[in-house]
Amino acid sequence: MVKALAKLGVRDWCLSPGIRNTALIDCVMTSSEIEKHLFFDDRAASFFALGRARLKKRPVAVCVTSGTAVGELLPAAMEAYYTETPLIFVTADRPKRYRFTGAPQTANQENLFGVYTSHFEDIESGTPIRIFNWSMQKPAHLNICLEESYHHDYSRFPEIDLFLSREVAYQPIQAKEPGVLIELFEKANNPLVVVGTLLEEEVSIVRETLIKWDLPVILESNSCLRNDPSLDHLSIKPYNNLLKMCRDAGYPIDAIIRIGGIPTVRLWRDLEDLQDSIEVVSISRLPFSGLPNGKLIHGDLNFFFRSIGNQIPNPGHGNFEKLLSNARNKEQFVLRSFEKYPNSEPALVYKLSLIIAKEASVYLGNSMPIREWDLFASNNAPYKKIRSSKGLNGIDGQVSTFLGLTLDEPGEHWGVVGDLTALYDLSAPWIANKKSSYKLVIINNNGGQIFARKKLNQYIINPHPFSFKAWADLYYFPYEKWEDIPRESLPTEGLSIIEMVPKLSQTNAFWEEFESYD
Ligand SMILES: Cc1ncc(C[n+]2csc(CCOP(=O)(O)OP(=O)(O)O)c2C)c(N)n1
Repeated sequence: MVKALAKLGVRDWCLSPGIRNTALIDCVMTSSEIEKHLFFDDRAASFFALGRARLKKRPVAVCVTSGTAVGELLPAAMEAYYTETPLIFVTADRPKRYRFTGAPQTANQENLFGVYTSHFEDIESGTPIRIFNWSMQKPAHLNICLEESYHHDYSRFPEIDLFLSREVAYQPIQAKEPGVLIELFEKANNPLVVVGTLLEEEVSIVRETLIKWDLPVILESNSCLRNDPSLDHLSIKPYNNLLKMCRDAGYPIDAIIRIGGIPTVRLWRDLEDLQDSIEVVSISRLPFSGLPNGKLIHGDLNFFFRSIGNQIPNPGHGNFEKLLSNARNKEQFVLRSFEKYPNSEPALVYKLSLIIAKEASVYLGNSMPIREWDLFASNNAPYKKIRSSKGLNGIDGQVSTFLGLTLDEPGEHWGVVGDLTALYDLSAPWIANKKSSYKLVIINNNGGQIFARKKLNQYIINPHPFSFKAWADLYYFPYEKWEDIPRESLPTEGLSIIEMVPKLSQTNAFWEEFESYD
């Protein structure tokens, strides 16, 4: 089986040992060519694998023992499903005859992830492996039923040859029907484009298309186009309160074209109630329209825009000069507010974005970090390697995914997450080593402050008295507490933990003024 997966291009194995998967792990460990990542926490292993598969653009295997260890993989399976990340869960099991008997550590693991895996195999000795039929677009689950075997003869494992052949190649979906988009362009007077998460290889064609269409555009950070100079003349930011902003500027939006992943911007949620008045078409490699009855062109963006793009006439549009100039004025207002509230959370995020090197990678945690970076990061902030987990917007496994995306990678890597998000993934640093330089910024604003923005009760926010110094000490990582952004930088080796503590009163005052600007 390990050989079969090697043929599919699996080069990284995330291993979380127990007795039942020992033989599997021993087999993987003997291969000098496979990269092995050892964990004790199965959930952290699976979220790390998510990051790894995205980084390597190859399937990654996660191997756990039987019982509840398998259940720990469900959240990552869900995220992988919604982002089409090719994870392979290899779960050890007891022989099938033990199922439903209540025998120790014997759960029913058969197709445990249900709709979240597109391929499942229940393998006993002698069962032929069918993994070559897997499309690699959704996660796969191989459940391996093993008899007891505590005595391993390590010499019997042959060296695993990697990439012997690749019998199933990933087949990008070829979308050939531009009809809904042409129709939208024909009807719309004031269309707006919103660009969500893009893959690295999609960025260039989307940039070209946006320049050609010449429409106002919302560029979310994880489009990796947010600060692209060639789109500066079209990019609306900061983009809160968009519908009103556009109306006031004489450009009332009547159509939206979404490109890439499901957007974070509030506008997208508002559309749920506006589908009668605003036409929406999504173009994405992912099979999700993101709205009930939403229209979707599903397929490979490079294929679609390069081979079908010339059949789409350029859209007409109203004049959006005023919209752009109003947005620039709002930007100036925000900069003045940063001076007025220098220790507010938005000001700290802005100043943080200024000290991160242009070529660094930045992982933005869900909740406020990604929203604040979208709204307030400087126009000089790095923008080419911005990553996040937008499949289901979970706050779980974020530090592990960040490490999966960056472990052993050259260069400088920054992760920015909320305090509850960090507390959720306390075992994540287990895998961090000193070969890469990563800085994890935890915005400790005392609970889930996203709920304060939505004016919810204190108990929903879950305030707490904890600081992260002891966590950094536990793993022997350097730690700093920042109430403002310092000039001198931290050590460049290994993981540094930075606890960034904004002033709540300033944050609240900032948001109040910002939200009443329009
Ligand atoms: C796994 C999971 N559980 C619960 C939630 C709901 N949720 C969304 S944001 C949030 C609070 C996050 O708090 P924190 O990480 O401190 O970030 P902040 O809101 O302060 O930016 C919660 C609990 C979620 N998104 N994912």
